[in-house]
Amino acid sequence: MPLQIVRNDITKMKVDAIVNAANSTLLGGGGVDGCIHRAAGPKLLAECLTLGGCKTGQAKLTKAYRLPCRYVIHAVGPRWRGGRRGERELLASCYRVSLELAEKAGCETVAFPLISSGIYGYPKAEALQVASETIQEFLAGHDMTVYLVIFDKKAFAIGETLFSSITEYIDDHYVDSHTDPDVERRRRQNSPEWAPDDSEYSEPEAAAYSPTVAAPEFLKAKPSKTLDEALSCLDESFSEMLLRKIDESGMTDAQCYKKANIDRKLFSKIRNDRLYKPSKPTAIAFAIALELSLEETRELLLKAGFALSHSNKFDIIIEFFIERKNYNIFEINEALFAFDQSLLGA
Ligand code: AR6
Repeated sequence: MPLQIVRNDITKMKVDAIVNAANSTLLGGGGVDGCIHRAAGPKLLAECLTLGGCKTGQAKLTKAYRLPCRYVIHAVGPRWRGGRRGERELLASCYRVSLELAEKAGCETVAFPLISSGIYGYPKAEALQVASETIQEFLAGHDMTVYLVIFDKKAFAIGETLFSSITEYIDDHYVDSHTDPDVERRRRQNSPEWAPDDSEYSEPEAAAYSPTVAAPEFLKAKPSKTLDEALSCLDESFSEMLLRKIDESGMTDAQCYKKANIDRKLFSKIRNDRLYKPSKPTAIAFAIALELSLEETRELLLKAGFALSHSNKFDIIIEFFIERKNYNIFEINEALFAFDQSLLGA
């Protein structure tokens, strides 16, 4: 997945480059800077001494010494001064310049901490938004895997309002599926010991609850004589439906898989294997990229053998965003992360 949010200590990341949230002297400090220098050993400071510092919004690259990566990119984020001193642009510039340096050095995987969001005081939710938007813009034109490493889950929060609307939505839907009296009535009505009392319902209602359930269409079809015959009736597959929907949307394949936060290799596997079975988060990522309605999303998921249910938070959060026509996969992933769910993408 091109952009992943993970919880970890950045000094443990086995990637090509990690980014340090440094200060303009580049001579070390507290926070993640201190952790990186401690883990890399004194040779890192010796190299930093030769660099002559770095301006806010810029970054410089060094070797990584004892760290399990190849390079450290030292980026200098802005101090938060209320938000009207160009902080946003300077922070975005840190991510852009670091990614450009990483690319020039031939890196395929890069891990960032949430720059400026600690000692420099940038509000975490906004720092996260700047980080994911800037990385997303860069990834639209480059093949790279970028990790956003969140260290302190407690301190991390998506916007308060979004968090409470999702919590409310989850509560409502859990309540619906567990206490809806209609659901309970239908469940009991399906049990053999329970027969509807006609006096309890008007006629159409009683008919609606009649235990005689119509057989599904596929059961009405003539049974196949052989297994080969049955297999020859295969329906449109996930891969075929996906490619058809991409054509109908007018997007190119690359636009679609990038929007879905899926890497090129995985997409070509899906494209070249008509019976490819994706994971559920991958299938949903494509539904989001294609901006499918809830009904179309269900149809695409079914092709891969999945459903959306009200018995799990992941599905309810996905429904929440689709119902609001919010198809920003990075916002959805931030919300999934905040609720400890798997993220969308590969
Ligand atoms: N791994 C990942 N993230 C971490 C780690 C870690 N090991 N440790 C802290 N964080 P900060 P800043 C998170 O303060 O705000 C230094 O003194 C932390 O939770 O390290 O850019 C420099 O020398 C927070 O979300 O950097 C500068 O003087 C994020 O990393 C100044 O601090 C950034 O917090 C820079 O301040």
